[in-house]
Parts: sequence; structure tokens; C-alpha cells
Amino acid sequence: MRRVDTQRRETAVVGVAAGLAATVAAGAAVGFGRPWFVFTAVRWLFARTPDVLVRFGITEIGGAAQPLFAVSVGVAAIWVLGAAVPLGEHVANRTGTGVATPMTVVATQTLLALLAGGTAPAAVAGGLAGGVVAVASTDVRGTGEDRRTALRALGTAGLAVGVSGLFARLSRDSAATETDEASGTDDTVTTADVENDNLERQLFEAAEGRSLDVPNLEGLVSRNFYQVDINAADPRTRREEWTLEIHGAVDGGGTLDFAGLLDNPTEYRFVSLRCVGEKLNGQKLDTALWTGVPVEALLSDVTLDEAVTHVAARADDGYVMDFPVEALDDAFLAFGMNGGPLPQGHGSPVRLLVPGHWGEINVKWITELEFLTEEIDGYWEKRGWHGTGPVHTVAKLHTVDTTGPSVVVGGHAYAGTRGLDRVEISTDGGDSWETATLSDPLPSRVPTDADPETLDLDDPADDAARMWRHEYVASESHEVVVRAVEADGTVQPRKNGEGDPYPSGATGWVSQTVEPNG
Ligand SMILES: Nc1nc2c(c(=O)[nH]1)N[C@H]1C(S)=C(S)[C@@H](COP(=O)(O)O)O[C@H]1N2
Ligand SMILES: [Mo]
Repeated sequence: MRRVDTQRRETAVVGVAAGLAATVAAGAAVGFGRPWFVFTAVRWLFARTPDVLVRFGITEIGGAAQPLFAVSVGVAAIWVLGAAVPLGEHVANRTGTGVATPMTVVATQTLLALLAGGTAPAAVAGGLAGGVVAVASTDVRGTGEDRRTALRALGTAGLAVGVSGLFARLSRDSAATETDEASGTDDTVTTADVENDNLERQLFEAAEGRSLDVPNLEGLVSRNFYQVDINAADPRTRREEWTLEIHGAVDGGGTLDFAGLLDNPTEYRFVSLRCVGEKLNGQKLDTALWTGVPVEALLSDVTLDEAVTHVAARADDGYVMDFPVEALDDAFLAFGMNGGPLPQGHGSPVRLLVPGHWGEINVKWITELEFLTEEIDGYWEKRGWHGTGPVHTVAKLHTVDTTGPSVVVGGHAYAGTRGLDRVEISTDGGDSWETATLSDPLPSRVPTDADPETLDLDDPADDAARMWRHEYVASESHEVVVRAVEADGTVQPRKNGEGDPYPSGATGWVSQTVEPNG
């Protein structure tokens, strides 16, 4: 009885170690990138997840939802792949051949990894790693020393993963050198000749100078920009591999590459993005300085058919968004963000920015602009969202500081391209209103070849959030309410308190009960 228990335990330990080795080694073999079967499985499962769950993940869990989902799938993968060990032992017992165990493990795990959508090298690396663990554990097994079995199994698992990762790294490096030699250039297309450090510095200084001093609140430029992705692993495309296809109901479309993009006028723009899925007082509203090319310039030789009403923007991650073609008039293709290249998570090498619209049509990793004569449903619209139109106005209440003698409240406010006239604040639940201090607008767009000496930074950006701040004395518990007034005098409607983001974005006044100090 005892022996059987020990055996079972050992099998379980070796199974987990082999499953772990296979899962992680397969990831290491592909640099934990998109071909890893954990990610392909995540993508497959995510595409089949009921919309209510996806919505719940986005609105309730937010940015952590994707990683959480991926980790759960990873843990499940370890268990499923680990089952190859008891299976192998069963085969070994039946056939009376010891090597049947590792052989079964290698075969089963490789097959499972392939079935989960992993690429062949990753699947084979995983299977072999699992097999190595099974082999290494055989001779300590049955000695009844589970601790030794466990140590041996996990040790080999670690070793197998290390070898796989090292091997992958070496082969990647040599592949990279080969392509560089073949193309006769050194690696990347640079944008150095269109960048203007002096100008960038002035723009950032202006942004810093105009940011209000509000405790625990990031300034006008977000260094910590929110991110929303439909996949757990983002596309990795190098600038020299990137192309944009312009096609559909047009004359003069074609395919543009990165060098072709840079042949157009380039400019800096401060632009904010807000996600339609964020809660009313959520954290998915951010602003950056982007570098890029106005879409208008790219379309100068393109004639749209009379009947064109919509455009579909498609991306490398399978994402597609459809919106009215007019929205493209003032749109922008960005390849730089906050003074550096566009980060991978924000759509490298090139993303679309559409002024005044919800984040979702600001397609990252863009590969296609297709002009259409009728509307199609984009990724989120298929899931019931209505986020292809203009963004709703919001004034956030992100700081309520009661640590000093007076109360300091503040936040960011955004009204898309409608612009803000003022932000109003009530400290009595909405009975009376005062005007809060509002930051000066960020500077308007500037060509990257503008002369830094004669730069005029007084024109306001037309699609960037501002900051507000208010300070007052209070001694009793009270309700703070904040609302935005748009440039044309339109007061933001009160709406329902919470403002459910689904399906067309949260709007309304943000309020909070404040308990002053003492
Ligand atoms: N290709 C692609 N583009 C995309 C997304 C995506 O998942 N894939 N997410 C969209 C959503 S819902 C938003 S709110 C913005 C967010 O941009 P960010 O991640 O750079 O903040 O990108 C949009 N563009
Ligand atoms: Mo979004």
C-alpha cells in the first residue's frame, strides 16, 4: 500500500516536472514570443470566450486580465503535458520496455504542443525537454526516496529549459547576422534624419511647464501609458519588414514600406487616447507626444470612388476596425512615441491615430487600409461595443488629497476634438459650482523640420487632455462632483452615477465622498 502511494507521488512529481520542462522549454525556444503554444492556445480560447466574459475581463479586471488568462492557460498546459508521464509508464508496464516511458513522453508532448498551435521547433524542444526529465528520473525512481526524485526531476527540467533557451538564442543570433549580411546593411531603418531632438525637448518642456502640480498625479504626458491588446503576445515586426497596403474602392492604391512612409512630411503631435471599455473614473485615458505622418499626405495620389463610405484598418494581430471614411481626414500614422520609437506594445512599427475618436479605432501594428462602399463590423463591434465614433467627454477625479490643511482635488479632463472650455467642481454634491484651475493646452502639431528658434508653441493641440486642480477648506464630510464644459459651452450631462462603459463608453459626472482631516 505504502509503496503504491510513493509510486503515485513520484509519478505526479515527475509528471509536473516534465510538463513544466516541456511548457517552458517550448517557450524558451521561441523567445517566449507569439509562436509559443501557450499563446496560440490563449488566442484560440480567447476567440471562443463568450463576450460577457471578455467584457467582464476588460471592465472589471482591466490590464491584468490578459496576463491572468495566459498564466491560467500555462498552468493548464503544465498539467496536460505532465499527463504524458503516467501515460508513458502505463505503456512501459504493458510492454515491459523501460524506454517506452520517455519515448511516449517525447511523442505525446510534441504532438500536444503542435495541436495547441505551437510551431514545430518549439513543440520538439518541449517534447525533448519533457523526455529528458523522464529519463533522468527513472533510476532514482522506485528507491522510495521521493525527495531525490523531485530534486532530480526539477533539476533536469531547469537544465532542459536552459539548454533550449541557449540553443534558441544562438540560432537567432546567427540568423540575424545572416540576414544583415545578405541585405548588406546594418540592421534597422532609422528615423534619425526626421527627428529633431531640440524640438522634442522644447515640446516636453512646454508640457512639463503646463502640467499642474497635483499630488500623486502624472503630468500632461503619460510615461506610463495604458495598453489594451486583444492578444496576450503582441506582433513583432521590424521596420524593414513592415508594409501598409492601401486598397479597396480606390484608384492609385498600392503597398507602402517604412522607407516610403518616411518620404512624406513628418510631424510631432500631442494626442490622447481613451478606451471605450474603461470605467467612468478609470485609468485608460493617456496622452503622448507622437511622431508620424499625416494620412492625408499618403493619400495625395489616391482617388477614392464616389461610393466610398467606410474604411477598414487591419493589423498584424488579426485586429480589424471599420469606421466612417471622414474620420481619416486628419488621421496620423505614428512611428514614434514620447521621443523614442513606437514601443512594441503600442503598435510598433506603425500605428494609426484618429483624432477625437475612441481608442479602439487607433489601430496598432497596422498593415492595411481598405476603402469600402459599405460598413462592416470590426473586432469590438462584433462583440456588441459601439466605439467607432467620437469619444465622450470626461473629467477624472484621480486625486483627493486630505493630508494638508486644505483639500486638494484634481485629475485630467478630455473632450476629444471638441475641446474644453473649463472644468467645474462642486463640493456640495452638485448644488453649487466653481471653476477649477485648468492647465494651458498642450502645443499644437509641429513639423519635425520646423526651426526650433522660431517655434510658436501657443497654438493649442486639438486632441489632447488637460489637467484640472482645485483647493478648498472643509471640515465636514461632503460630496465632491466634477464635470467638464466643452469649448462651445456644452455642459457635460450628469448621466447615471457609475456610467457603465458597455456598450458605448462611460460618461457623466464623477463624484466622491470626502472626509476631511480632523
Ligand atoms: N491591432 C490592434 N490595435 C488596437 C488594439 C488591439 O488589440 N490590436 N486595441 C485597441 C484599443 S481597444 C485601444 S483602447 C487602443 C489602445 O492603445 P494603447 O494600447 O497604445 O494604449 O488601441 C486599439 N488598437
Ligand atoms: Mo479600447
